Amino acid sequence: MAEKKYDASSIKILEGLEAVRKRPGMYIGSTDKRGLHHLVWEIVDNAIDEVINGYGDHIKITLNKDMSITVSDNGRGVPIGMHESGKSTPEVIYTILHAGGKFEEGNYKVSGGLHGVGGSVVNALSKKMDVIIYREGKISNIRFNDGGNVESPLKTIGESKKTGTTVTFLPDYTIFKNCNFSYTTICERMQESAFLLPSLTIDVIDDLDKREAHFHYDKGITNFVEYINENKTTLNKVLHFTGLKNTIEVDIALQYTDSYNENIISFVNNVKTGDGGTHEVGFKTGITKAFNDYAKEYNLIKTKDGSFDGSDVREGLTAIINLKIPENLLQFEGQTKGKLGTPEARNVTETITYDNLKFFLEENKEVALNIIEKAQKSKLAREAARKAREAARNGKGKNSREKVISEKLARATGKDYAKNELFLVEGDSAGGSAKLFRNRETQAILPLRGKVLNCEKASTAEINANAELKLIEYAIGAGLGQEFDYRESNYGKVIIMTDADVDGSHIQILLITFFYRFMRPLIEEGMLYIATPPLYSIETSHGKEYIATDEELESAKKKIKGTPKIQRFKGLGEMNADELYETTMDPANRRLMRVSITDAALAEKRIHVLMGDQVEPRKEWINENVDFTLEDDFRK
Ligand code: 28G
Repeated sequence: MAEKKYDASSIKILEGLEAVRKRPGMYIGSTDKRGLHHLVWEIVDNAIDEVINGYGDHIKITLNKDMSITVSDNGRGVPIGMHESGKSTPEVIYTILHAGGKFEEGNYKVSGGLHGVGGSVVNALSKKMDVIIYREGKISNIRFNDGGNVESPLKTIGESKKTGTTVTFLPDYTIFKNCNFSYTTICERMQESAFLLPSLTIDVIDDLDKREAHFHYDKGITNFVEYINENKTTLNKVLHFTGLKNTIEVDIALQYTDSYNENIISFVNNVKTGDGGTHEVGFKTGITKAFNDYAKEYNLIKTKDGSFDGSDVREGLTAIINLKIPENLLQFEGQTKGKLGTPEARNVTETITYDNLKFFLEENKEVALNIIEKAQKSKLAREAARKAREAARNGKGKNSREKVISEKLARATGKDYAKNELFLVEGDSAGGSAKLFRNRETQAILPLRGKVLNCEKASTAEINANAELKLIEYAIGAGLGQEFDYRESNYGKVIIMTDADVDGSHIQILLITFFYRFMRPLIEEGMLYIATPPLYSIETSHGKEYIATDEELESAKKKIKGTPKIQRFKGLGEMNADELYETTMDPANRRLMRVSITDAALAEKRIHVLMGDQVEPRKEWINENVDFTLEDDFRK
């Protein structure tokens, strides 16, 4: 048998893929759960690009029993000809690294253009990769193993009239700490893609847990808005308009609900712009102008009252914005390139929004009056809140509240607010323990009694009437709702500390809901955390160890000879005060989870699921999907 030959180019290829294996973070961001799913997005994006280019209408994703994942499309199939290097095109596509990782500076992904850019990165980080191509009446197959070595070069394995590409890969478990794909995470992302591409159907099949989901939305982003507002009372039918100006295509769907939050999600070329940008600014200006002009035209606001603020006319607004911008005009900003910078997008979006909304208001007087009445209330509440805040600042009405809070809140003595931490503790007894052993300079304790108000549907007025939440607001000292300014917070970290049981999780969710609704920037700025008290202590002759999960307990038991003394902590109160500090509060030992709700649409849905009466989805949500990320992960 002939010896395997390594020519110069193949050595270079391996070097290329080796670079990915050496620094995965450069190419996929991280090697945690997020990075693992990044592999899936890379492959799926190629399938989506094929759809955007006009080929194929069906994508299927299967979570296989052997922990690999399969993605298939019915596009044209990757070309199967020979490349000038003597290698087949698929081999080139899946082994040659495209210049520059996506996470390197100056790079950003644009869907609907480049094909197969991420295929080689995924191959480099996989134990196995198998590509099947249906094209030219044939079925062709190429297989790789251990980070991109060709196990079997491209060969014909059958005949078929179908066209398309099927890619199966098994992530390299020496690189990824956790190789479990999340069905829910994949479904959520695929649902979003299906909303943006109405011609597309996406199936997600979980062969491990025997479940499946199918996503297809004829009405695109109209369906997206309907989905977000599913459980809410709405004030109008979804308004959907499109426009084209200066080569920029604008697609917008919006609807008002009777709730108090605004929820605007924007995309450019089907990629989410999580940090907004010029299109969102233009959209907001267009909305504000349309309502103010309409209100003035029909004498609904007197000039001496002043006009509506943007926030007044966005109360209860759900909107999806999707722009198609040609490459020569694309400009992104910010660290993660999630913010649109294209100046032209601002005016284009503003004009199209204004014209369509103004026309709609003229034609739908009843809806217009409803929304304007709501805006009027918001305006009044905003002005009242400002006056109250000014009064509080000047010392009026401060004393009685000051007295209550002095009794409950154990303040931190340090004046470096960013370093200070506020612990919201479940129960007076755990609160008492925490007060005893805390670091007085930086740690403040506010015990909470029982369950806080469910804020899912609460108005600012209801919050203001709730003593417990008022206390939290006052302790943080940075205002509430539209007036909230995270820069004025008395604490750099707000830490929720509850028992590790169902009631504890429920309190966490109630508090997260409160922060999400009324102090959202606190979450967005990464200032909200969950403390994770240990579940067990295990004592041997060598000393005491604390254990966070049942799995860890099992493996600890195996390691220890003899019969150790195991204690299960049913709640914070069962720990000694010093133990509570050492395990859960001491920055040297504790594990804090940062609450990061990155996706407004999902957060909306999740908070509904959690606060509604659907018990099962709630449990699943807590287990799988709270985006609690260990604090440590952010320090890297
Ligand atoms: C199943 C999982 C992910 C894909 C295609 C189709 C083409 C293609 C992919 O071409 C190479 C380089 C530039 C043309 C393109 C087929 C043109 C004609 C394709 C996928 C060739 C990449 N016929 N479908 N790549 N280009 N699906 N799904 O990856 O010159 S990747």
